[in-house]
Formats: sequence, C-alpha cells, structure tokens
Amino acid sequence: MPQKNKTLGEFIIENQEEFRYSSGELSRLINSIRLAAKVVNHEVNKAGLVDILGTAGDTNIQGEDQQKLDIYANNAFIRTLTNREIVCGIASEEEDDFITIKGRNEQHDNKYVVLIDPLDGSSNIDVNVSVGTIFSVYRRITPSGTPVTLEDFLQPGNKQVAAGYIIYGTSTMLVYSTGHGVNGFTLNPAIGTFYLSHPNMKFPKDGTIYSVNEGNYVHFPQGIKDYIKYCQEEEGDRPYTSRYIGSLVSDLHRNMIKGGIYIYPNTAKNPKGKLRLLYECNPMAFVIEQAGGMASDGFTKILDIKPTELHQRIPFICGSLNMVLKAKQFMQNV
Ligand code: AHM
Ligand code: MG
Repeated sequence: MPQKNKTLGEFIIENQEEFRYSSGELSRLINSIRLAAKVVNHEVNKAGLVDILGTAGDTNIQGEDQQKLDIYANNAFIRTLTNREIVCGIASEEEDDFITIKGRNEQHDNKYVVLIDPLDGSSNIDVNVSVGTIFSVYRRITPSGTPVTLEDFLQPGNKQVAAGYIIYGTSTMLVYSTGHGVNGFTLNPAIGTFYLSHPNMKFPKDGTIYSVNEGNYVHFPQGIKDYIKYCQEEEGDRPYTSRYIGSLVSDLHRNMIKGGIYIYPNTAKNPKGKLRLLYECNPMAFVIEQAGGMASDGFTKILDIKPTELHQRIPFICGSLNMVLKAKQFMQNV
C-alpha cells in the first residue's frame, strides 16, 4: 500500500521496477506529463484574468470550436513530451494526424507513443467549471529505427502501459496507473509539488449516482432508456442521484470516489457515440479497471476493442462494476 505524503517524484522513482520494461524511460515520460500538467494548471487557473478565454476562431478535424486554452494545452504537452528521447509519436484530439518525433541523432528509436486529449470539457472553461487532461501510453509495435506508423496508435486499450488524467478543479490532481493499481496526487500550488493524496484508489462496486446528458433522452437506444427508468424507480437504494457536469474527467473522478455510473451512448446526433476511443475512453477504461470498475460500449469491454481510426468514437458506459453490469443487462435484453 503506497504511503501518503510522498511526492509524485519520489513515488515514480520508488515504483520504477514495477514497470514491465524498467529502463527508466516510462518514469521520465510520467515526469514530463507531471511538468506539462503544472504548466497547463498555471494557465487554466488564471484563465479569467488574461485574454485566453473563448474560441480561437478555428475548428479541429472533428468540426468542434477550438478554445484558446485547448491550443495552449495541446502545445504545452507536445512541447514537453518532445525532446526527451522517449516518445516517438503523439496523437492528440487537437491534431488531424499523429505527429512523428525523432530521437537522438535524428533517429527513430524512441519507444513510446502517447495519445492525449489535452483539455477535455473545454467548452466549460468560460464558466469556470473543472476541465481535465487525459493521456494514454503504449510501447510502439513497429521496429525501432523506422518512423512511427498509424499501426502504433491503433492498439487495443489492453496494451496500454500507462494511462491517467489530470483534473484542474478546486484542487488539481494527477491520477494514473501503470497497471499496478491507481494512485492520485494533489498539487500543492504554493510550492508546485504533487503529493500522494489518494493511494490505491478503488471504484466502489456499487453506487447511487448516474451521470448522463438526459437532454438527449429521446435519441438514446432503448436499453439505455430502460436503464435510466430503472435508476429513477423507487426501490431499495433507488431512485439514484443524477449528477452530470459535462466534463468527463470531473464526472468520472467524482464517480470513482463516491460510486456511480457514467453513460455517453450513441444518439441520433452522434450515431457512434460522442467520446473518442483512443484518447478519452481507453485511458479512462484502463484507470477504471485498475481501480476495480468496468468500462463497456454496452456489449464489448472498451479495452478489448481493436481501433480502426485515430479519432474513432464509441458509446461509453463505465463506472462501478455492478452498475455497469446492470446497464449492460438492459442493453442486451432489448
Ligand atoms: P470535448 O473533448 O470536445 O471537450 O468533449 C468531450 C466532453 C466530455 O468531457 C463530456 O463528458 C462530454 O463531452 C459532454 O458532452 P455533452 O455536452 O454532449 O453532454
Ligand atoms: Mg475531449
């Protein structure tokens, strides 16, 4: 059981031997995410004071308005992850295609690819609601020495070597897993250091919170409509409480601490779902499963899905194990 009050830097060094390929590179990669998180946190915190709120007047490949802070966070993470001779490629929600990164002496011999949503929930920034960063790390599968390819990014989530999120909230936290449980670190802003505040996080097996954008109800699949009605019925610990921030990282973080289910199904507007498999659902599913929860598209485990596209969307049902099992039952009984 990891001890509290340890800094993230100390924790990374002490747990380095747990990594499957313990050459120190993954530790350095997590360290660079830690650094970028602090840079982005600083900017998000002063967002109301400087001319950085609002849209940048551009849209990303998915037709969404890019916020200035989206672009700032994207650049901060890419800049920090490059030039460290660890990462050979980055895919981001804000970039149309993946970015190739060369290592020492211009060689393509770095080992890891990173997929990232630099600022998730960014449409909430202007109203001072918590936003987050989501990241996913894989070892490349193409041979070292050759440029990274799309294949390196389209690996199923069960091949992730690390994943996590940063929540820029009332306090800023970095929560991640390298496949040995989940640990949460809280930033002390006065000294710029993350401390282990939530060791060995566990998703409660049951919960009483359901999080879904019910405004889309009429467009939901019948199984989800039936499950929502079940959540609202008067029986036992039901009706459940409805809580939806509209910021995936915040909604999931709350549910992981209190117990609950998060659902973003396919709808008429988003027939394949809204959330992106590679840099939203997979990393969250990795963390959730490592904490003892479950993540599914209603039929298949998220982590077992073989991706076909970089910006692929997928229905997402995740959270407390027994709640997700129940929702799946409703989906499959239609
Ligand atoms: P984004 O990546 O463009 O910020 O969109 C993802 C966000 C999630 O954080 C959130 O759970 C969801 O979109 C909310 O969508 P909606 O407003 O349709 O409920
Ligand atoms: Mg997003």
